[in-house]
Amino acid sequence: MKRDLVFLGTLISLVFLSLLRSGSPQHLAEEACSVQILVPGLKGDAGEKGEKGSPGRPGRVGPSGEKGEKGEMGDVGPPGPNGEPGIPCECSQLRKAIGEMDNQVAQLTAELKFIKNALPSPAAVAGVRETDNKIYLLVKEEKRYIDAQLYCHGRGGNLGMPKDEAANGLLASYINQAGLTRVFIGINDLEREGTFVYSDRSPMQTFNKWRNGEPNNAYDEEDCVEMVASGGWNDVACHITMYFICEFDKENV
Ligand code: MMA
Ligand code: CA
Repeated sequence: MKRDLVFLGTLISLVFLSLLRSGSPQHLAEEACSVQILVPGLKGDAGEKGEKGSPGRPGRVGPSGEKGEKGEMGDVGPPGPNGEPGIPCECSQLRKAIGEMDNQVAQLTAELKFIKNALPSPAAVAGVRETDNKIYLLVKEEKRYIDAQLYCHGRGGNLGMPKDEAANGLLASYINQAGLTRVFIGINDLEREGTFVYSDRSPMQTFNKWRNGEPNNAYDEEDCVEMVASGGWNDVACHITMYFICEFDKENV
């Protein structure tokens, strides 16, 4: 098979060479006929044995073996160097200070117990109102909405944000018992006209207590909200001053 290919190669080369030499088509037939003499001769004698080839490439890496058993624990190491010398102990002074603090804690605990239990209720004493999780404080200082909000924030709370009927009713009775007609509560549309949000930026849910015809953005300048004695809401200008109610989460108090 290989020999046939060599022969065919030789034949093609010869034809190609003669074409180059003759350069004219009528010589092609003549020359093609002469290839009949190009029959291969007899097989020659075996050649000498070749030199040894270079070593082959290394084989592929085999699969990893199974995990071995855990070795036994080593011997205990030598002891470490000695530590730095400690500062001299003032134990007697420390013990005395701790003893005094213990006494103060005991006294404060007793006083707090008295405040919590002996008086009618902490809320009544402080004049605040409370629900299960909130404390409301009526602040009788006239402030603009922004300053009222700052006041409440500064004390860890927020302007009162009635989010259901119960909270709204509690604030309304708080206002009435104080003999007031209106207070700022924590609702405004300062960021986007007509979109009222609570002052903690939480959106208004389905619950609201807008009075009839409110919010009306009167004089195009009402972005803050007051609660009136009935518990109803009205949008008012933020720059007017009035009393206000702060609310505090009991978990933060
Ligand atoms: C009216 C009414 C309210 C508005 C106040 C502003 C008294 O109520 O128009 O919507 O907020 O006036 O004073
Ligand atoms: Ca209004």
